[in-house]
Amino acid sequence: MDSALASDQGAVYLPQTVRTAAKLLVVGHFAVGKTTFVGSLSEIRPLRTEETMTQAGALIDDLAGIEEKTTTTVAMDFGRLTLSESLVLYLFGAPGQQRFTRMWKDMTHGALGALVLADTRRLEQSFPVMAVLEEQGLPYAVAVNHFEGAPRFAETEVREALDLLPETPLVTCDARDRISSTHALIALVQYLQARHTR
Ligand SMILES: Nc1nc2c(ncn2[C@@H]2O[C@H](COP(=O)(O)OP(=O)(O)OP(=O)(O)O)[C@@H](O)[C@H]2O)c(=O)[nH]1
Ligand SMILES: [Mg+2]
Repeated sequence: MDSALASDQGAVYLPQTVRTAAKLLVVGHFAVGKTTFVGSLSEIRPLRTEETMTQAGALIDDLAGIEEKTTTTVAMDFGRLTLSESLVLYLFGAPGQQRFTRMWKDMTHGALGALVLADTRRLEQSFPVMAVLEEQGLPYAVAVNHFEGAPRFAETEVREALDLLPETPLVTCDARDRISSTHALIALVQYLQARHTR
C-alpha cells in the first residue's frame, strides 16, 4: 500500500493550507525504537542527538536482543509530518535512558499527546514511562514495536500486561517502516481528536 500523505507532495516547506500544528511526543524505554520511528516518519531530515554509548553504561543499559546498537539519544529527536492539507505534526522523540527522565518530563509542555513505544520482550519497562505521562496528564496511545524474535501476544494479553484503560489505543508497528509507523501515529491522532470532540 502506498500512502497519500500531504508530505508526499515532496515539499520541505509547509503548505499554506496548514491551519493546525500539533506537538506530539514519541516516548518509551531505552532502545525501543523511538529515534528509528521519528526518522521513518519525518519529511524533513530529522534532528538527532545520538552519542556513542560507553562501557560505563554497559551495566545499566540492557542491550539484550539489540547488540548492534552503539548510540543513544542524549537530548531529543525532532521530525515533522504533514498529515493532511491542514494538519502538521511536530514529533519530539524522547531519550530512553532513565537518567534523562526529568528532561523529557519538560518536553511534555505544550504537547497534545504521546505515543508510547513498547517491546514485548520488556513490557515492564514501559510502566515508568506511562507513569510520567499520567503524572503529567498527557493522553497517550501505545504501539508495540515488533522486533524479530520478540514474543507475539494477543492484544488482550498486552492490554492486561500493561494495565491499559479500555479507551487507550493499542497498535502494533515496525518503527523502521514509514507506512506502519504512520498508522501508529494516526491511531494516536484519532484518539486525541475523539477526546477533544467528546
Ligand atoms: N528489528 C527491529 N529493529 C528495530 C526496530 N526499531 C528499531 N530497531 C533497531 O533497534 C535499535 C534501537 O533503535 P533506536 O531507534 O535507537 O531506539 P531508541 O528508543 O531511540 O533508543 P534510545 O534513544 O537509546 O532510548 C536500532 O539498532 C534500530 O535499528 C524494529 O521495529 N524492528
Ligand atoms: Mg533514541
